[in-house]
Amino acid sequence: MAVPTVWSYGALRDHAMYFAEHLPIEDAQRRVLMLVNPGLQEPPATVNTLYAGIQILLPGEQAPAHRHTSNAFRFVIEGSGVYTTVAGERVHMNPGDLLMTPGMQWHDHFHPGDDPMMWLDGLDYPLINKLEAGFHDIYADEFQKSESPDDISTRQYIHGRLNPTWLRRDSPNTPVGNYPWAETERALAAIGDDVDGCEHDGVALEYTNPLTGGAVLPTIGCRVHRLKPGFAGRPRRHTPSTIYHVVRGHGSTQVGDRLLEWHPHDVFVVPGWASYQHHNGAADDDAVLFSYSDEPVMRALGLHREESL
Ligand code: GTQ
Repeated sequence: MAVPTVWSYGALRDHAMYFAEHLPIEDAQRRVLMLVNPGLQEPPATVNTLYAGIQILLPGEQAPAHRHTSNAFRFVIEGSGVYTTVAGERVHMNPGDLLMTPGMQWHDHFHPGDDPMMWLDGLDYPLINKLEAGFHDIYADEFQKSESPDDISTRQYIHGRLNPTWLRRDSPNTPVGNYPWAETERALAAIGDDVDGCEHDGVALEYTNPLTGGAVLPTIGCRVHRLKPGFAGRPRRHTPSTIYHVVRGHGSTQVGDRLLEWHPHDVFVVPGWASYQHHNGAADDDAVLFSYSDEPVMRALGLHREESL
């Protein structure tokens, strides 16, 4: 069973840098630290349906193309310059950006920049493997060629209320390749202090599929939360399992009987039906959290349930 856990970015970063030095990317293909929940070691998972990993790519390195039925996203932690090619489109990555790699889309990564780049990988493979629906293909060439204008899916769909009329899509996945951090910040700033937001989750915004208004992936919903200075959330529990990443700020989350203290770029988990209560530890600064959960699965199966405590 998943247990409340926090992974400190300081320790993860040191490990990632060590592996980057000692393990050539050609041998690894992907260099990822899996955040294995102490209660879910075999098979390894971060919460029962979802996985989190910290991936590192050094300047000049390339991670070759493959695809799999698992849905994935990346949330950029530090560095810039990398582009990931998803289904023939180059999508550029900058800190705070949320990039989509829906199931069965070919993807490879290339780092033409100057500094090591690190990001959080989120995948639903613990769920997909449990469903015995895990398939994986290696691309015929090492890398994909660019087949469309760079970042075009983001440029066409990020506005959300002005969608291309000439593209017909019948897919459960968002057509947006990248939800850039600049847009996320703009959305939070536009609201400002004029609303209180959710008494449990703060000013929490859901990243949505602009064509449906629904979650970005059929199995994963993503959110950004602004916890105002001094925010003390009201406790609650819900059936979705949630993984949090600290974008900025310091604070703590009481999860069941464990107090998880968090700092910038840490990752922590709230297992399904565990009570949780967020605190922003700073009286004069925001805390911003990114989160992802299996809420779309719970809702699709009629299993979504929540309780204020
Ligand atoms: O970057 O393509 O953490 O395919 C796990 C599976 C990263 C990736 C992961 C993957 C990738």
